[in-house]
Amino acid sequence: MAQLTIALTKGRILEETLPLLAAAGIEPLESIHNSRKLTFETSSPEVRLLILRGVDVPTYVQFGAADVGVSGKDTLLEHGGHGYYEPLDLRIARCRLMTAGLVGQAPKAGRIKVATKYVNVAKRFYAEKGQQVDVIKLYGAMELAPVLQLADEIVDIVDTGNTLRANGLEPREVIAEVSSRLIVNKASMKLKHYQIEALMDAMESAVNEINSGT
Ligand code: PRT
Ligand code: MG
Repeated sequence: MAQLTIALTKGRILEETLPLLAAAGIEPLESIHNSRKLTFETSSPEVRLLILRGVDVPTYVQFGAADVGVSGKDTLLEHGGHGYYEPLDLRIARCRLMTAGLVGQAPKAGRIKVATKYVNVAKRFYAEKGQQVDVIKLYGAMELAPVLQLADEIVDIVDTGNTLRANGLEPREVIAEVSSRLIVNKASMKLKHYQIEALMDAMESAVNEINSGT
């Protein structure tokens, strides 16, 4: 059988993806958590795992360096979705992409400054609302930007809302509901159809099993 390369990211996506891969008979031969290695052989001799930065997963899959990947919908929306299919919602690592601002501050009219690492998502969202914005790219600690008047609003991931509240911010508008998706390189889907179909079927059954009570 052909080699199948699956791109994952450390952190919460990895934790929740490993059981879904195990259901497809794919288990890493050594622990990923404390390792500095970036590639891992698995119990399935033709399948190997790559551990990448989250934002790089769609890029590896787009260009076929990985056949398959697991990525948050937030990352996919920001990336633009070219070069891969998105056949399966894994229903893990769920959260929302939202706008947020200082507690009690009325949303500003006119041109506003928005700080985010989701530059493309933010530009699209405010353009559709007809709101003029200057988007400021940040790589972390978005919550500080409104407090220090670097920006009027932020666009960021919200789960419980605790991070916003702890920093004097409140959620405003939902941009997208987020969960992690299986993505597949378009050429791989044709060339390795049998293997990828089997992987998708096993993972889909595991997802349904896990969510059957909800
Ligand atoms: O560091 P690297 O680039 O490799 O990836 P990463 O650090 O982004 O990975 P990881 O594992 O932290 O998260 C990856 C993906 O998980 C995101 O792209 C989302 O699709 C999804 N996800 C789900 C989350 C959260 N929930 C989440 N709560 N990603 C981040 N958060 C952070 C958020 O940034 C914010 O600071 O948690 C905070 C908000 O949580 P609450 O509960 O305080 O609202
Ligand atoms: Mg992180």
